[in-house]
Amino acid sequence: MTELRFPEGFVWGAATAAYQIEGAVAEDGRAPSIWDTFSRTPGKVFQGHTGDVACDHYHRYAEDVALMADLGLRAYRFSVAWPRIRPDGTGPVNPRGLDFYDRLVDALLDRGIDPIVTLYHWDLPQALENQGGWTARETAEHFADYALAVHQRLGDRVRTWTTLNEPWCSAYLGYGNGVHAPGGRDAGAAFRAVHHLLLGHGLAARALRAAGAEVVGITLNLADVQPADAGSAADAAAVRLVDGLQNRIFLDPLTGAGYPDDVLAHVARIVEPDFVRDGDEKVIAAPLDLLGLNYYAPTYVAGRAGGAGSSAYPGTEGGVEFLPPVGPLTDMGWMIEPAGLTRLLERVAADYPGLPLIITENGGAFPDRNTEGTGWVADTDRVAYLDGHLRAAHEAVARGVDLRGYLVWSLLDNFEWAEGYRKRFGIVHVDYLTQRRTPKESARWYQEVISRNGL
Ligand code: PNW
Repeated sequence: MTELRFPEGFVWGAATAAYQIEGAVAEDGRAPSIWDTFSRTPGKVFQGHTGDVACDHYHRYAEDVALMADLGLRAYRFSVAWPRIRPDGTGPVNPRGLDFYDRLVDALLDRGIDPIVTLYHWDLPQALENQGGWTARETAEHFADYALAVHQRLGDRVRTWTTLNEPWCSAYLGYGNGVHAPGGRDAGAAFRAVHHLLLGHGLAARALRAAGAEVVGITLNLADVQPADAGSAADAAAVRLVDGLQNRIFLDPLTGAGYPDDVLAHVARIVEPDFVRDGDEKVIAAPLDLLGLNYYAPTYVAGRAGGAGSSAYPGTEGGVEFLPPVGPLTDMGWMIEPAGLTRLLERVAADYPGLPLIITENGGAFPDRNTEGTGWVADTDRVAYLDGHLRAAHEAVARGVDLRGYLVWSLLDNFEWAEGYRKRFGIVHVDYLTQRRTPKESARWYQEVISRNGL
């Protein structure tokens, strides 16, 4: 009996990213990315884990697509590895790298699964990092060239293109606090990176559209920022600042309003924003057909003199307190608060109207409970997480939000960046010794949800 039905044509799917699942890092002409370098740097990734083998998806993609078909997925979001396509970041295209995605797309289409391509999920060619990476303006141009090369090969079969995944992470974690590759720790560099990522998005979006791409979008990890005390003016100011640094700094220029004045003033206290040139904001405002939203947990802040702030939000040190997560937590230590997803969807729909939304990632890391004998892995806590968040998404739809689909993170357990393989997000269990895939209880549950188009 269906209690909650989603709109007709609602897109159900799952998401992954190249470096997290593919492995085969030295095959068919792929060159190192910043994540190959970073994961080999002692102390950066849990127990020195790397993506060298990961889920060996590069060789097992056919089996994985069969698994997706078995689960009834209508869409699959994957990312293309730039260092497979243009190993030096720029220069000649490597056809063998494109061949892999060609085979993958055909396998998906054979099974009636709609491919959703992410062009950049953090694996910048190391050769480009050596020239400044995203702190260098040229990287934005190289990105657009690379995007076009991928479109030239796959554009006849792929309808939906997204440029960047979570530029907030690339910039603030990659160049600001050093938690992600390339490991930079410089707040000014983080803001330069924000701008060049957005510029790269705009240039690529324009090029893709000119080449005939049907749907062009971007994926952001927006924050549902909440005050510790709803009545406190200081807390409201802290919310405004964090919202500016994570949400409006991306959404405003993407939707044509340019950078918000309060955010620019904040940036200017840290670095002279001379990297923003005349005309850039116009490029960044290239028309968007779709906004992908990744949501995992809410962010609670208080405004407090001397507050510790967060290294992931430059300039919050000394004035903002990020509250420790409370209540039930996932294995990442992240709060479980489905209502945050409803709030976020409604807020984006209200403040940036007319933009179709899709949840490009949502899911939870939970410790593995291997009940091998039963033929699946019992992940009741993940089922509860997903159920709660789908109800929250439905609530937003019921209140009028134009939400087009939901992609669970992730299809497979995979390389969870700085956490290595110790955190498992998959609805399908991966045994890294044998590469055996076992659908978890959540995969069976999701299969049911999809077949009923609801809960
Ligand atoms: C996202 N944070 O990463 C990524 O898009 C995925 O590749 C990743 O596996 C998934 O979420 C789970 O972590 C994030 O610190 C990493 O706020 C870190 C943060 C947010 C998202």
